Amino acid sequence: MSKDHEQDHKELAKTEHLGLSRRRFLGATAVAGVAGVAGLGGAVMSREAFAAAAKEARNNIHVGPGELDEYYGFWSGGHQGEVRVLGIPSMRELMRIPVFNVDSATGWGLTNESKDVLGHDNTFLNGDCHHPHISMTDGRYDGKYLFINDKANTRVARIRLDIMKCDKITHIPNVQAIHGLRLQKVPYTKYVFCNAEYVIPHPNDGSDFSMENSYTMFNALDAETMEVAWQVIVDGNLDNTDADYTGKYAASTCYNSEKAKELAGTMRNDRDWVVVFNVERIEQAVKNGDFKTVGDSKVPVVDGRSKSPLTRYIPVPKNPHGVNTSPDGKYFIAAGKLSPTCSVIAIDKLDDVFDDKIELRDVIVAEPELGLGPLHTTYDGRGNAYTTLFIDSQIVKWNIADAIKHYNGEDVNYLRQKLDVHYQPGHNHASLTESRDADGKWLVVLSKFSKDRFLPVGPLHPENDQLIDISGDEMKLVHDGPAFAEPHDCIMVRRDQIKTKKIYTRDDPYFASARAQAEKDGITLEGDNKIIRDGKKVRVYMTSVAPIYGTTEFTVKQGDEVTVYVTNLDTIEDVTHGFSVVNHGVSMEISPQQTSSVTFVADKPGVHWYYCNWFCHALHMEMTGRMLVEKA
Ligand code: K7E
Ligand code: CUA
Ligand code: CA
Repeated sequence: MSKDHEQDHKELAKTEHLGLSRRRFLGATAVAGVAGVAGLGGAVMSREAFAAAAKEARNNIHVGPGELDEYYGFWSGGHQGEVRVLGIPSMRELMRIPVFNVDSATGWGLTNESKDVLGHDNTFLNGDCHHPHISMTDGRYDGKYLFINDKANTRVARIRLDIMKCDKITHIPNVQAIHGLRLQKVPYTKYVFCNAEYVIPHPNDGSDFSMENSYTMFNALDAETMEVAWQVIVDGNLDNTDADYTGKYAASTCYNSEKAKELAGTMRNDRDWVVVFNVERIEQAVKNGDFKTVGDSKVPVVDGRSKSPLTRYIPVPKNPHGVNTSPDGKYFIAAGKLSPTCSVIAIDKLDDVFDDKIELRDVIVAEPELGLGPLHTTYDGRGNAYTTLFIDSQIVKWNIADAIKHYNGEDVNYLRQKLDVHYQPGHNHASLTESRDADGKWLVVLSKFSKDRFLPVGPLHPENDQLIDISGDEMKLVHDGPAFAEPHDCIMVRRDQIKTKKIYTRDDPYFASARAQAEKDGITLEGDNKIIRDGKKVRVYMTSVAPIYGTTEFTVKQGDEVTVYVTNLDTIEDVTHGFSVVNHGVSMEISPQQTSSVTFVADKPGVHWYYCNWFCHALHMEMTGRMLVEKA
């Protein structure tokens, strides 16, 4: 242990009873490599003081039994691979939407319907999702789709918000690790913009491992078809991204302008950059045929490296991370991470910088000094910004107009408040902040470490998602919410902006392939309980009405590939059935008016019970049947 560490540990022991230790210890050890080191985090509040602050909060946090929340929250499940739906302000978890993971309860990853989305040859059982975002029309949530990235396996998924199920997943070709993801806000979400984080050689076939010949790309997907519309080659790497309110520009941070392959190298430059993409010019270049293709993919690839008319590289300090558009549409704000500053980019100056009328740095209109480790910024719609300080474990509230005045030499204080959070915050998100409707009521802070905030549960700790009332002049911390790994980001949407179905309609495309197969077999999913033998393939069609399956016994031969289709004829809200075959790894959800199907090999002769595994009726236990497998 180094001297410094030893000292920190002694400090830790001394201050344990004061509740100071974690904050100081992390602060002291995490600053290596940070420029412009200021003091450590501010005053530490006692638990009692927090409780008092929560009581004083202006917004009502209490959602009583039977009452409904004001907002939906959509949380990324991080490397757990799912999306979670919470109610705000209660912070109650309402639903989980499996996406890149396998889910035993709903059968996601097991059913044919989910494999239609994941790919029947999909071999990835994991994902790493960070950035959930909801489609927009004219800069406002339209409640249609939610999109989310998979950094681990370079994919983008779409969730239909009417049924809250994933309906499309696209693997992005030619690149590795989709990280930052945002949507075009205006005039509507035509494109899903997403960054591939790491540079790779092209072709990446083992013939060349050099960094010099490596590059990465900015990607745009068509939000309806989920096909990749185009890709843009860039200098450096790509981290986070956001889009503007004109439909013309998107901006991405780059922390590895050095194109280093090791940590120290990525910190060599004092400035990296924000790369701004001119969407109109890129579309024009594609239209003009001014592109190439890479490898086997047919996606148009344009070259946006320096000197390209398609991009501008705005130098900003240092290993920037988040970039967030202010809801008034005026600014892209990039957080410095290794610089204690944020860079405020004036979007109305971008035309001039693309026309070479002004210098690159002329678009920077403020560079407020905020504290250590700024990562992400969010807004209240009243001119204030809220930036997470990872190293200081704080949220800093600051005023954008005052920061601009200060940058212009006026003697004004742009800092409004610093509030301790627990601990090491990554993203934060104010209610409706990324839309024109930013209402400045709630702020969620996704703290990466919870330390001692919850009952201990072994070495692996939950994260701590904290809720802060920002409706007044002062931020008030009102709730701690433990979360399993690892919500990088979340969004909040007014509840009237999401319209969900209570039961499926029979023509839902979610089970279109089951319907198509039934038609081929000459049966109707809703009416028939039939077994179709097709060589070694057996298709068992059955209905379900609580508490009974339409087929309670069927016979197959050992080695048959069996597909069971269950159509739930119940029309009563909340009567979901399940289907599980004992010892066959089969489990699925069949909600009212839904059809689900699953395919497995009946490889064991004998009697195999199947049963309903979603509690549906007083006689739910009795909702069973037998699969009889004859010896081959
Ligand atoms: Cu964790 Cu947006 Cu992937 Cu920042 S990201 S913290
Ligand atoms: Cu049907 Cu439980
Ligand atoms: Ca760097």
